Amino acid sequence: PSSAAAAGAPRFRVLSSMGDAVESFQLSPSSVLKIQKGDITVWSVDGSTDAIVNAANERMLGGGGVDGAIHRAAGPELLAACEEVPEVKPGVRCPTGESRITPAFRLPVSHVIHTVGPIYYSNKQPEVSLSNAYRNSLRLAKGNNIRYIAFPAISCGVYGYPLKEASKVAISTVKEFSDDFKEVHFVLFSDEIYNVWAETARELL
Ligand code: AR6
Repeated sequence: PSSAAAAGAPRFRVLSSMGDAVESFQLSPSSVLKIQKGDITVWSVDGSTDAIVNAANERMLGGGGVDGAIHRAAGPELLAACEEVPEVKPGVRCPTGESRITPAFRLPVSHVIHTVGPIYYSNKQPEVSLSNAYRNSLRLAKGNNIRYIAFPAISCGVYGYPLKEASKVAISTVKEFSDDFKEVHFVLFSDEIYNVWAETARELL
């Protein structure tokens, strides 16, 4: 609705029968965490510096899941921008737990922050790697004056991270940045993930 857009509320399309499932939590007097269900490729905050985070892999040249959806929606310019990111060793542009930033091209946000979460069953310290992926994304966002940022459930698809454990790492790491953003969103793709995240937020915030 135009009135919500005019007030600077996030524009976002809800995909399922949950309607506009959104839960808000105060991180500090000036910062809000929002948990919502939906497609992160349509998320943006009108007229602000905003970014979505991509659950990428170390090569950073696209893939399935949310990575594939983000590349399709952003257009081929995003792949070209990722190719420009220097390799730190052969085939690795972004090591696990680190983050890189690119423009967002045809997406409605200004930037995409690419991060790589752990492959749960082969990473020796998955919790450390997952918290680093969130922390480095938030640091990079802060350094680029981003005030609104949205995350998917990093590592919770093909990388196999158990949802409850992942939600605790995600929300407790966001809490470390409670004064740095106007809004931090989790945009979650299924009822199941949405419900786990909302429950954990009620426990931790
Ligand atoms: N919006 C929000 N969340 C989404 C969307 C979307 N449009 N599409 C999927 N998800 P995954 P990972 C959710 O597998 O586990 C890729 O091939 C999905 O339901 O995308 O970190 C990369 O190239 C799940 O909850 O990422 C890597 O090789 C969450 O996003 C590898 O997958 C993450 O699932 C990364 O694996």
